[in-house]
Amino acid sequence: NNCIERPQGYNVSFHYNSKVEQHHFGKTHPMKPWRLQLTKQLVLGYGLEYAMDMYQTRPATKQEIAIFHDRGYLDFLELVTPNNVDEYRDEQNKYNFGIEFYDCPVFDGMWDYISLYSGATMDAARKVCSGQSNIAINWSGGLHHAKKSSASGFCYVNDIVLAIQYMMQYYSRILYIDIDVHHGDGVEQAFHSTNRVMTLSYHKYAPNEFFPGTGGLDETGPKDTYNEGAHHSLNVPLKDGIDDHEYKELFKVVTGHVIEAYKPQAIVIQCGADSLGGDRLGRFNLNITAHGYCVEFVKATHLPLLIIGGGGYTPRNVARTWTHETALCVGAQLHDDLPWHIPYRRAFSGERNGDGKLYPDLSTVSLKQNQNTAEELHTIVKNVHWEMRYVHS
Ligand code: V1P
Ligand code: CA
Ligand code: ZN
Repeated sequence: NNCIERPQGYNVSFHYNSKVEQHHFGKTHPMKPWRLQLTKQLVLGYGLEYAMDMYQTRPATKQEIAIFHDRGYLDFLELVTPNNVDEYRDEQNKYNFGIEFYDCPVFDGMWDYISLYSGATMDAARKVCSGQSNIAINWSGGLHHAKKSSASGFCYVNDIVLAIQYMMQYYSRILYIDIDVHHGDGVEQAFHSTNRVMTLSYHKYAPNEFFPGTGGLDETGPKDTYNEGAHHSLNVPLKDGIDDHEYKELFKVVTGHVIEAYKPQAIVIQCGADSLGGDRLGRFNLNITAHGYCVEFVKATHLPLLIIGGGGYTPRNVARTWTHETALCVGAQLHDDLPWHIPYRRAFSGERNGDGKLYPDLSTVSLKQNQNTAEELHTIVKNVHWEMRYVHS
């Protein structure tokens, strides 16, 4: 039996609409919305729904999405289909779209998908702001590359920006943390010129080699020191193969410094699971518990917390990680043996798929050498510390 503590007056909420998992980007596309079904099955299999407020969310309206995105871009997103896409040749180029084998394909039900994940993130944000939830979770969101008027890297609408913009009505300083293996460029760009949002992304960094190529250590906001956004973008650029110990230490020290200096009133964390070992697109060697450490760390600040998903391309491990992190939020410890009665148990069974365990060893499956030197990691810590001299709460 799981031991679930549910202290009075401490609420965790789970925001989801299962229609989102029915969508397909295309046969060969790595982004697989059905990983959300796998996640939900595990969460229910462990009985975590009894420890949270479960909300079935409504799709976001075009009006709501237009608080950040360009109207013309949204008209295109709403109207384009695989059947009429030829009529939108100019728009396709303008908005960074394609049909097959593209990062951002036009697929059937695309607008439905977009409004569902955005609606769930906004619902979660509203519950945090109203104080009804201390922690609100939406694993279907976290699409951090989308720009005001273009799609990028599997992301069409930036639900994170929408949520943070809503939260800015309630909090004067918000810290955004991004542990997806990719740079959170869309969120960084949207809040480039404000000191009311601090963005902090941890990612693999290799310009011209690894997507999206931005997020170097010197990318800290506008260089014009009179611009309020100066020093309010932070990046932790990493190389292949970082391990649990180094990542946890780095996360603790860097995030700790930032929270101490900036004193945010709320935190939003994007938990892209492509930073795990063995991810189809990722390059790190992290285990589920090291990824989860980041959630534990921000939870321990006791600040209002919005948790969203993101990337993650080995579906069974995405589901494991987000289930573990849901459990951390409610204070439950989960048994390493997966529950027997879950549908899709086969996805988690057999030696290749983690042997029916919740915490298989992922640190060795990718065979990536750790290319990060102690010196480089030290330079990152020193730089962030240095930047914090300019930051006041
Ligand atoms: O590398 C690229 C672009 C496409 N080339 C012209 C350069 N794209 C990446 C996009 C990764 C997006 C990650 C999204 C997220 O941060 C948030 C949800 O996780 C890419 C890759 C890759 N290996 O990096 N696209 C694809 N693979 C791809 C493969 C098959 C079909 C379609 C896209
Ligand atoms: Ca990141
Ligand atoms: Zn990613």
